[in-house]
Amino acid sequence: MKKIWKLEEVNILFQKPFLDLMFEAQKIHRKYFNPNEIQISTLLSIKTGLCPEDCKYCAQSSRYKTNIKKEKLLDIAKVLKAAKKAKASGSNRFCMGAAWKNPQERDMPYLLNIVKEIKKMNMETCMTLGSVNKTQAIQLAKAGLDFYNHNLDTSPRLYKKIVTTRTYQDRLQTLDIIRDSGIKICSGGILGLGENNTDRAELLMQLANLKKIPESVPINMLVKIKGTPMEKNENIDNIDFIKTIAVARIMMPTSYIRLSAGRENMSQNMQTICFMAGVNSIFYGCKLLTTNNPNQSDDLRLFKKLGLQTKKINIKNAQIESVIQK
Ligand code: SAM
Ligand code: DTB
Ligand code: SF4
Repeated sequence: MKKIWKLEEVNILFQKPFLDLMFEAQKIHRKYFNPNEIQISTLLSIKTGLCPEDCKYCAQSSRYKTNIKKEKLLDIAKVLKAAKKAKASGSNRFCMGAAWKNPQERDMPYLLNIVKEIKKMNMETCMTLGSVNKTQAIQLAKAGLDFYNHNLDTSPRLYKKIVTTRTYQDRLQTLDIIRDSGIKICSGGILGLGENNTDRAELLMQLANLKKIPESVPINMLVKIKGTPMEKNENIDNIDFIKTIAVARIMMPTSYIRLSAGRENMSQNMQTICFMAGVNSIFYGCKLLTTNNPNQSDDLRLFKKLGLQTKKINIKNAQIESVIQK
């Protein structure tokens, strides 16, 4: 029977002494994964800016005057070229993001075509397109989409203050539709939105209590974007950030936990402690959607120093090759 987490239990984890929490997270990490292996994905924005949603952290919302280059839907040739480049650089999952509330019917042939073409390259595919309806999810699943990214971002309480153009329930409903279509779920959140540990506990509880735990859980550190209402947010304390990762690892033992946005502003030592707390996935490549990510060569040097190997995928069915059980 799947465990249902109660808030008191999660709060107890957050209140543990740091080193005890880290030890517990590491034991669990080693039980389900090879701790010296890291999964890497590359991101591309396929439609940038002019988003009708009002997420207060985002560079791409049309509500805020930010310094981004807006782009219509990218040509399919450009998308495939970027996927090829990502594959050549060692990445085996290509994640594509569009600044939409939801895809329109007219966009579907383009999206399905991209998925099919990237699958032919023997890469895993992930898309984040806003909310999707059942028909769209089934179409994407049939085209071979492996993952759909749709974040819950924070606790239900705080969410209302961060986004007003959709509800938490809308997000949960899309996750349900994705799950039923057979596409794997990538869902996580952002730290640094002004949340407290109870908000963090509630976010993790929402994720871990989904009918099936997300296969991939991105934890973003807020990238403060000039022009957004969050540009002057207070930094989240590093120890609080690491603790949240450790609690996520304990609550979602078989999920890939991705250290997502924000690595540009983290030292390599900080990133290493995040790996120790249970991170086993990152975005690889010098750009996220609109903001910078560390250079590939810096990441490769860090992997070498730490003896981290990048994860390979099984080419035949593009499934994750193995979750090495110990
Ligand atoms: N528009 C789609 C949506 O919101 O579902 C997909 C793209 S959206 C940019 C993907 C995720 O990136 C967001 O849910 C949020 O968690 C994260 N994100 C966006 N802007 C960020 C920022 N400035 N700092 C950290 N994470 C951010
Ligand atoms: C996720 O959780 N983080 C990625 C991905 N999913 C789509 C996006 C991070 C965006 C960071 C801000 C930017 O580059 O615009
Ligand atoms: Fe639009 Fe996604 Fe940015 Fe929100 S996070 S404004 S939905 S692109």
